[in-house]
Amino acid sequence: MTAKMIHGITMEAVRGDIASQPDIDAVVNAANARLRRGGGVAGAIHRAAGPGLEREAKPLAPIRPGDAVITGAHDLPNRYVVHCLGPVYGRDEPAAELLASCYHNALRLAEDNAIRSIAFPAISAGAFGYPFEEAAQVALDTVLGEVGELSSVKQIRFVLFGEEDLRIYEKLLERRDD
Ligand code: AR6
Repeated sequence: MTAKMIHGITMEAVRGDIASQPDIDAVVNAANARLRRGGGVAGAIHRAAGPGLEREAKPLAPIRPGDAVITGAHDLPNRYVVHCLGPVYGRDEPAAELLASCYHNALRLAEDNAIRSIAFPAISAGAFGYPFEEAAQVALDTVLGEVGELSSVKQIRFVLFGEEDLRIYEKLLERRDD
C-alpha cells in the first residue's frame, strides 16, 4: 500500500477488491455499455450490490466510451457507484482520450454529489485489453492533473487486483513529487 498527499488530497494505491472498500463514499465500476452485470469489476460490484443496482442503472443505459453515470450503492458498503465505460483497446479511439474522460467524468460526478472519497479500479485494463502500464499512466496523469481543481474530494484510492499491478501504480505514484 502506498499513500501520498498531493494538493491536500490523499492518493492511495492498494491491493484489494473494489467491492470491499467500506470506508469509501463512492466506488467506480468498470462497466459495460448496457450497465449490466458482466464479469471482472462489474461482476464483483453487481454481486455485492444485489439486483437493485442493475434495476437503477438500466434506464441510464446505453452509455458511450468515456462516459460516467452515478447510482446508489444498494447492498455495497458505500453511498454511490460511479459507472464508467472505458474504451475497448484497439477498437474505441482515441483510446487514451476516452480513458482519460472516464476519470475526468467520474471526478466531476463526485464533486457534484459532495463525495469526499472515491475508489477506482484499473478501468479498461482487464476484459477491454488496455495494456496495464499504459492504462495506469493515463489514470494517474488524468487524476493528478485535476487534483488542484477538487474541493469536495479529499481521498482517491486506486484498488488493484494483483501484486504486480499494485507495484506499477506504486512506481508511477512515487515518481510524482508535486
Ligand atoms: N476489484 C478490483 N479490481 C478488479 C476486480 C475487483 N473485484 N476484478 C477485476 N479487477 P475488468 P474492463 C481488475 O475486466 O477491462 C466486464 O465484463 C482486473 O484485473 O473488470 O474495463 C464488464 O461487463 C483489471 O486489471 O474491466 C465489461 O464488459 C481491471 O480490474 C468489461 O468487463 C479491469 O478489469 C469491462 O472491461
